[in-house]
Amino acid sequence: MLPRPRGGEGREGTLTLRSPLRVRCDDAWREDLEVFATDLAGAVGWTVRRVDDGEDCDIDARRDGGCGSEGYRVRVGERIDIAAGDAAGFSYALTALRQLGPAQLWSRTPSELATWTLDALDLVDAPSFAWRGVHLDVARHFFDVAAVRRLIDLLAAHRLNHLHLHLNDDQGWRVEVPAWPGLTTVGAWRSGSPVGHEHDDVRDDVAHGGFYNAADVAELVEHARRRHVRLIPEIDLPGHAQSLLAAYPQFGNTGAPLEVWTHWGISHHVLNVEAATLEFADEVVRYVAGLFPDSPVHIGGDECPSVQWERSAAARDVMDQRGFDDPRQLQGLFTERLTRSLLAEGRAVLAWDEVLDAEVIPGTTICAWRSARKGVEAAERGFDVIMAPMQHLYFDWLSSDGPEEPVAVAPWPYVTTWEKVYGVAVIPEGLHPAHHHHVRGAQAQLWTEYIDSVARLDYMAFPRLCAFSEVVWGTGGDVEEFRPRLEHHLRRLDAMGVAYRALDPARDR
Ligand code: TNX
Repeated sequence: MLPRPRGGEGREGTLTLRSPLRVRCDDAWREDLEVFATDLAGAVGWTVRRVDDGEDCDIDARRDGGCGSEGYRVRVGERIDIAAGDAAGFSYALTALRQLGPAQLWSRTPSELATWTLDALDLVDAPSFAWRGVHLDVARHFFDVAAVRRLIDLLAAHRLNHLHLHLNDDQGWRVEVPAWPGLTTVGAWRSGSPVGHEHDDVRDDVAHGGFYNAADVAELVEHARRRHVRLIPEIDLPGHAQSLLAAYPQFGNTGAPLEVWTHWGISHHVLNVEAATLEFADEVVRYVAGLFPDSPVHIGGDECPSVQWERSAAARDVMDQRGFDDPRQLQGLFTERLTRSLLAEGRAVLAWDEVLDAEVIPGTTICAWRSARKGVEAAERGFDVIMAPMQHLYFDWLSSDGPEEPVAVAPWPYVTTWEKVYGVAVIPEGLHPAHHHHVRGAQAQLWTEYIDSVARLDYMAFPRLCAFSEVVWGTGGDVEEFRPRLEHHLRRLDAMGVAYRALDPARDR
């Protein structure tokens, strides 16, 4: 099984299941049973019937607060008994059961399965970390609703429960805001993209773009909710804002017309610091947040160059008024404004670790990306933290040092093998135990400058995400014990149609 359950042992005997499966469960878990039934029908054509107390059943699921949040127990004997702390735990128990069957149960194209035989066993499971996240950059390359739905399904199959969507960057704006239509009529489209590595300085002239409207977002939010995945919207400001400025140059520092950027990297075109711009940013972020009603909101904050502020008389005036001595402090005006208005609306707020360089409002959760050290710093300063260190969890880095790897963001020696991912410690080294409770979990990043298709996304994400899922579930151990389970798990990925990277391409050639 993968991720490995916390505890379990086999017993004598087997149980054979056949369609229709009769399941008794709490009324509140009806939806999870529906999702299971749909998946099973799609894979092997089986029927799942919900039965009432008193009737015979194949699976009997009961609520048990003792299992904890997202936790479950499974006992396979003369029938299957499930105990779960909540709906997520129930759905994870069903995922575990499917992993105990043939890989065919994960297929997206139906095939025949007459019977499903399980060995008798007991499982006890619950995660160590509540935030088991994946980040997808839909700005550099747009991924449509179908691609994101599919990724959500793959996350759920690995018991990952947060999908952070990076919705804007210099190269594209991906969510429609009716009050500011230019964000998508202009900002969602660029005239070309780099070919090969950005350093080669070659560009195609193929238009690229796309965006989600409110109905698309609602569809994704609902799809994710049914699979216990929470979507986290990110609007990245005041840097990484060139696509916004292409639409509305009045919010920039130079007033000059701009295009949606056709380079990868960090554009120097950032928002200006006038009151109207802060007002605009606040309005847009609150609108986008409203499309994701139950989600924490990420306000970006990474890599904001200050050269334009240094050269701007208006920005210098603001610095004088505020008594700032470093233009980088101007970024704090955005962080503070957006954080306060989101917190006032009862939203949790996340930001990249650069915000630690200015004053941070209590309650902000820090995504530590520059290094694990940044996670230590955030936790020691009393902030909750999501560990996303690029050295281990940037899946746009090379998967190996082999010659067959496709061009990636950083050149050799920046290599992140799945074995290295499996070795990640979620709690960063050097963090005093008194601060461990600040570490909410970890997140794997899929930045997409060099990921321009679903097939490439699969290749970069898998099998590294399989290794990550076990680490962040909290049951990772010895990589030699993990490898055969991973090999077996690849059959499930095959069934799901995932174009993963081979574990050892040199050997498999
Ligand atoms: C850094 S991480 C970035 C992204 C790039 C990524 C490439 C972060 C918050 N900013 O803009 O896509 O590196 O690995």
